[in-house]
Amino acid sequence: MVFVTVSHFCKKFTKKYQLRFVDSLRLNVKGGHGGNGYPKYGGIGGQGGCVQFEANEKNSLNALAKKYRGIAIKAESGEDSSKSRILGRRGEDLKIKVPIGVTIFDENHTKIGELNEPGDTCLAAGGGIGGCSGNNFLGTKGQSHVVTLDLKLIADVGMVGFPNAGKSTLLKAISRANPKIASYPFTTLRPQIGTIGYSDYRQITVADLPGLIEGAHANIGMGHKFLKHIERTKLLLMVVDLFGFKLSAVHRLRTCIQNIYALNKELELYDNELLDRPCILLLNKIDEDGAQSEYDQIKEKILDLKSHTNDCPEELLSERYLEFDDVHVISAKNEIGIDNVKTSIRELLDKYAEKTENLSTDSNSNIKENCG
Ligand SMILES: Nc1nc2c(ncn2[C@@H]2O[C@H](COP(=O)(O)OP(=O)(O)OP(=O)(O)O)[C@@H](O)[C@H]2O)c(=O)[nH]1
Ligand SMILES: [Mg+2]
Repeated sequence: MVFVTVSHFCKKFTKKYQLRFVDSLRLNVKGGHGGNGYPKYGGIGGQGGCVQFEANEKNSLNALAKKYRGIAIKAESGEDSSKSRILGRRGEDLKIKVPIGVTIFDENHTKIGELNEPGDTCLAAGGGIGGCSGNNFLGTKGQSHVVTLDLKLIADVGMVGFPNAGKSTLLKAISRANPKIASYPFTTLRPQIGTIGYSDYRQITVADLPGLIEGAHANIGMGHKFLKHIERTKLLLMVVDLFGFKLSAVHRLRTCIQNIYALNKELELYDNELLDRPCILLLNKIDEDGAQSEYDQIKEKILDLKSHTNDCPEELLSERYLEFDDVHVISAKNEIGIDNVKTSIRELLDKYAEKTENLSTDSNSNIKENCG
């Protein structure tokens, strides 16, 4: 088990983070009531409107939380049938715009929708039916649910690393994003997405996640909140500081290679399938004095983590180890090696997309053969 120390520092950080970034939200949604019928003339009440969620690029859960937390979101009721209008008007549907990448669960934690493309919709609460002969001309209640919206960012590439490794500096160097960068840990408090633009107009999105700490898999330092965002990425960029990382004065310094083992362990404990994902290792801060000799000491070992576990503290040992598709020594700050990183990202994404395509073509042809 990875050592788990919840310092005062982490608690303070967690509190601050919670205030700033909402990626899970519970909402109370109600379909509109059906309108009453008109027995004398056989009039039918209008159906109640329903509540739908629709994915939209511009929306955030923070905005929704501000607007709707603590209040019921209710669609319009259907109109009663009347002498002048025998068929009551249908209540208006209510479309709530949510960010792309939201999954919606009902109160039993059953998934009711996943909105991954702009314009995707999901019905959250149906409206009640209008009053008619079948229900004594009394309109019925609309559905009522407490739903949970869970946001996972969707990006091609996800960056993982401990605080201060230089992830945001790298995002700035490879994309048009302008993230906050500072020399203290936990500068990035919410996941951020940048886009790498290539000369042929190809675009690849990269998510910069807040720094992890040991124990992230067990949600220390809001680890789940961050790790869940890499679930939907196709390629991992592991960023480590060649000089290692020390969380605070009371924590021990983890060397660069120990950090790689620690990140491996966090990924394995959170979801060991993440270890099968294509991964590029970036050893950062090569511009600093002594960085080259730090690199020389570990360059053989990082290519075969499994065979060099004598460099790994016992608590960081994993069952399986990442095999990096590429390793780059870079300076995010001085933009050394950045073009190679961009090329490598693109080539690997293409290579794995091709592999997946071939696999699905193969399995389709197997199905045909079996049928034939
Ligand atoms: N010398 C040197 N310093 C760097 C390099 N990359 C980043 N830094 C510095 O390292 C510090 C941390 O950089 P960030 O980009 O904020 O690190 P981060 O990984 O995003 O940190 P968190 O957001 O806290 O997880 C800053 O002072 C950067 O200027 C580099 O290549 N060389
Ligand atoms: Mg950062």
